[in-house]
Amino acid sequence: MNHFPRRHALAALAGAALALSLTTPAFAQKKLTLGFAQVGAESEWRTANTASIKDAAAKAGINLKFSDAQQKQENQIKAIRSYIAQKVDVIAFAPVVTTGWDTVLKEAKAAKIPVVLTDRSIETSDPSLYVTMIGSDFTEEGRKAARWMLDNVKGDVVHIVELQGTVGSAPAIERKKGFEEVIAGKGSYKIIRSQTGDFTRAKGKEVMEAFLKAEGKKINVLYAHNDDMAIGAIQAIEEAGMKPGKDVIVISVDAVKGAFEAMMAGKMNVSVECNPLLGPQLMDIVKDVVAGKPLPKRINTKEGIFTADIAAKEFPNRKY
Ligand code: GZL
Repeated sequence: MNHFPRRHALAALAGAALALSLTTPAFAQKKLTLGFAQVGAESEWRTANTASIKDAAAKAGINLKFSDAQQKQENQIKAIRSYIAQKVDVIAFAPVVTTGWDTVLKEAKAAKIPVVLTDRSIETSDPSLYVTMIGSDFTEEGRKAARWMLDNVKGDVVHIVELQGTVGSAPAIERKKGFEEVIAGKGSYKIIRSQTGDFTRAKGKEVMEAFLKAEGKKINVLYAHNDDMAIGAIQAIEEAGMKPGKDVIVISVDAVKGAFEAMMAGKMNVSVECNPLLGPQLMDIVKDVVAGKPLPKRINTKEGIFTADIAAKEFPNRKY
């Protein structure tokens, strides 16, 4: 005689399955881990960029491993290697300079870890080494700066000094290229001095002091590849007894809070926006990459240009 009729056995099985389903969480989707190798903390722009990435990772439920390379390529390469060793799901980084990445990116490819570039691009013999690049069109930013100058700074001869960004970095190379493309053939606009200020306030001030010592009141325009160098240079211009924004027209890039404050004080004339708030888009890209969705090789961020006359009105809307 069957002491445990079949219907009872099925009921017991169903009960056990139900109990199990109530105690064990539904198949918990593995939490994604992103390894991010940041350039450094050299500017207001970078600080805002880092905050955007950390905030977006937390909101997206993505586990973020983060490193600050202090603007040294060898530190970024070390960080990428550590992410490979930790077997993260995706690696992302803002390449401090454009060259020297193929070896470490081949290691990531061999480890089957997809790589996303943010902010700055690279030169590589093998574009398959990264999935996509999300960032600004720096060449267009340089063109916007020069176009504003041609429209707003007139004179028989306009002497320009240029504070370049980090040597070998995409923004420095491309902002210079775009600016020079627009002034080409406009004989009255001359770049009389050009040197890197490494995107920092301190270096921007130091180099502008040297420009002022050499050229003095001959300088009509400063074109700075970022606001931090421009703000440092503004201090140097004032210490030389000249009026930034008037004696020396100050043209800059990034449009960070410090630039709006300088424009409202009448010490900067224009800043071309370069949007650092890439975090949310980056997290969407990370999820798409893991899901195997196809992505364009280049995703450009949208940006404007802000002049002193609208700075006070726009300032309350600024997010960085
Ligand atoms: C541009 C970014 C540059 C900023 C600087 O996308 O790479 O680096 O313009 C920052 O402020 O240091």
